[in-house]
Amino acid sequence: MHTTCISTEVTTRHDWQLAEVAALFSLPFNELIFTAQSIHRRHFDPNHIQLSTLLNIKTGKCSEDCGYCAQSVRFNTHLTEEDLLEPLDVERAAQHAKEAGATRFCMGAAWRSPKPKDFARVLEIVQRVKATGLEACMTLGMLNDSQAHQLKSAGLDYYNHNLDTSPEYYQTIVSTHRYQDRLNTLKKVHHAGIKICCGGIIGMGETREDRLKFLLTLANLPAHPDSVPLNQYIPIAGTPLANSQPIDIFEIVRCIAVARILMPRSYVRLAAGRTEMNDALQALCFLAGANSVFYGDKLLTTENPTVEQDKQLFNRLGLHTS
Ligand code: SAM
Ligand code: DTB
Ligand code: SF4
Repeated sequence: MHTTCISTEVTTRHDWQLAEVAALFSLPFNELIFTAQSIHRRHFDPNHIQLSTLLNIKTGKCSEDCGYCAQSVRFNTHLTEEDLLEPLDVERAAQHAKEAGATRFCMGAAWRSPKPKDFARVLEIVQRVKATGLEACMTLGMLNDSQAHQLKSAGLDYYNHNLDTSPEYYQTIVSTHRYQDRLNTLKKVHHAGIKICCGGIIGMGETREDRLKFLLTLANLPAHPDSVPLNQYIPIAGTPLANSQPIDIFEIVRCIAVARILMPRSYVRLAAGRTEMNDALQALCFLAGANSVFYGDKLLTTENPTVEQDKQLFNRLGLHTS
């Protein structure tokens, strides 16, 4: 009989070793899922799922060259570009998301970092979204200390800034900024007192070892991210990674389970890629410890399951959202 040596004690560690993470990934699937679910239910209601709705508040023309992204100015992805939205329009979209049942509104801007000329409007957007009663999250690229503090003062709850993959693989998919730049922004956001949302992408040609190192980096940050979005890579025609080999469907489930074990108190989000998953695979992801999704018909530039499809799925699984 195979027995796991993974403790389900209520501890939060920041000293995980690569060999331990590798051992988790190598567990027989049932063993891994059982361990993750056992840890999950010590910290969370296992039948609750948190819903975040996304809105792209500035689309395309990004100076960066992230090889997976539809919004880089360097790739021809046939995107309809759009400048920073008006605060009132964003507020209306947030109100709509709230009425549909979301508890958090996440706004993305295709920037390397926010420009001074746009920042006053960004702050007004935060204030208007907060006035709806929703939690507010933004992802605007790299921040300096002053920007992080101003966002905090405006009421921002979460900042999303993903590490996306291992330090080694990162430099082969992005050349315009470094992994260390991402870590520096996370530090500034943390010091400003904003909660951190940080995760990455599975399936963009990385090895299993890259996935181990990516999850290890997240788990050994000074504080675990409050929210960990795990995106299944969505191929975007016209980008360098468009022809990546699809990965085994169980790999994302394993990554979720390992993230749940390494970061037991974090919300783990089954993020992009759900339109390619059937209901059974999504249910398996929830069993492995995912307790959040992006909710709403669109992600940033790509499709997401419809609100109606999701309501039916949560209903069939007895998952409650409030
Ligand atoms: N410019 C900001 C930044 O890079 O942090 C915010 C926007 S960026 C599009 C946010 C995240 O979306 C990326 O870090 C990545 O994890 C995810 N993402 C982008 N394109 C994706 C794709 N094709 N498939 C899966 N996830 C993707
Ligand atoms: C995250 O980890 N995933 C979201 C959000 N944070 C900003 C974005 C997913 C984008 C998927 C591809 C697209 O729609 O362009
Ligand atoms: Fe896309 Fe963000 Fe990279 Fe710009 S910085 S190309 S928006 S992932």
